[in-house]
Amino acid sequence: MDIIYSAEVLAAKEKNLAIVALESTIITHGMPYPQNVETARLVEQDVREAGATPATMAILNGTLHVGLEADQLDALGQAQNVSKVSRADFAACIAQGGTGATTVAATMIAARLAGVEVFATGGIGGVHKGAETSFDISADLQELAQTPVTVVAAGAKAILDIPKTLEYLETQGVPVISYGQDDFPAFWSAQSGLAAPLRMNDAKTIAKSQLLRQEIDLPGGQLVGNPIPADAEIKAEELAPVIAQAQSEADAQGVAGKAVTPFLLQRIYELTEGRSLTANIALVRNNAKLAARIAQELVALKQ
Ligand code: PSU
Ligand code: MN
Repeated sequence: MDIIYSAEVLAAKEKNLAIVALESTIITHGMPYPQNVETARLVEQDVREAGATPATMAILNGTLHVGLEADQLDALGQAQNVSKVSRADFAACIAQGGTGATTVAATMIAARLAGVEVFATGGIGGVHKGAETSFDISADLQELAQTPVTVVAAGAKAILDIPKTLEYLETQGVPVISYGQDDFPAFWSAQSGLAAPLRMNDAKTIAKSQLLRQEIDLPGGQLVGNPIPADAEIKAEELAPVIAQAQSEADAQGVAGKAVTPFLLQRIYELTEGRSLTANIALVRNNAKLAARIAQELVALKQ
């Protein structure tokens, strides 16, 4: 299978520099245009300023791209009918010559193929509310159990059942690490009210732990919950009624499968008149910086 690397990522690979994977579903299905492209650019710049090279993943016309050139990122952010590609769709999208944005699961697969071990995103997919009847559990969780990439996220959104998401990750043997605090973060809020199973206070320990897993043949990655910066936080109480409304609309309209998460994100954006997006941008940028530090620690530990 061919992989096209951006010029920047290719140069970083040749010099063995730190690289941070970035997903593209957040661009095509998680934020509206033009904020999606602006945010993607800012996040890439944050990774560079923190000393690593950004590699935004996407499938363009049947080829996996590791790192997008500026014009490709622009085009993807405005394109209509881009598919949302997770583990199940990855090979099919390439075989059919399609264009697809990669979810957390698919970005982890792309990162593994490209030899990239650290990935920054906003929030991961998880166990949805009502999963006991809908069975809606994101493929992101299974991916964390089998693909060796450390994923930095601001925890899980309150559109998910956070206790069930943590239980599922525990069953799958995925290390869930809160960065610098005990609580597992809840995306728009720094605290979920639930302790994360693990806590680490520095990038180096996170990098060491990932390396050690490989050394002892434990498959899978790690989930790092990095709390949203305090000045960008939206309190959980404020969002609860908005999330409940979005969820009941999704149920009433029979939204199912991979359409659920994009539907909820879009409705929450509309119902908060864009405030959810401002917070989302702040937390992704914060995650990009931490991921860049972890990636550099990994490079240093391997020398
Ligand atoms: N959660 C967010 N923002 C996102 C997503 C999830 O807070 O943009 C996207 C990610 O790409 C994630 C995907 O991998 O949605 C999960 O979709 P699903 O729930 O269908 O697995
Ligand atoms: Mn789902």
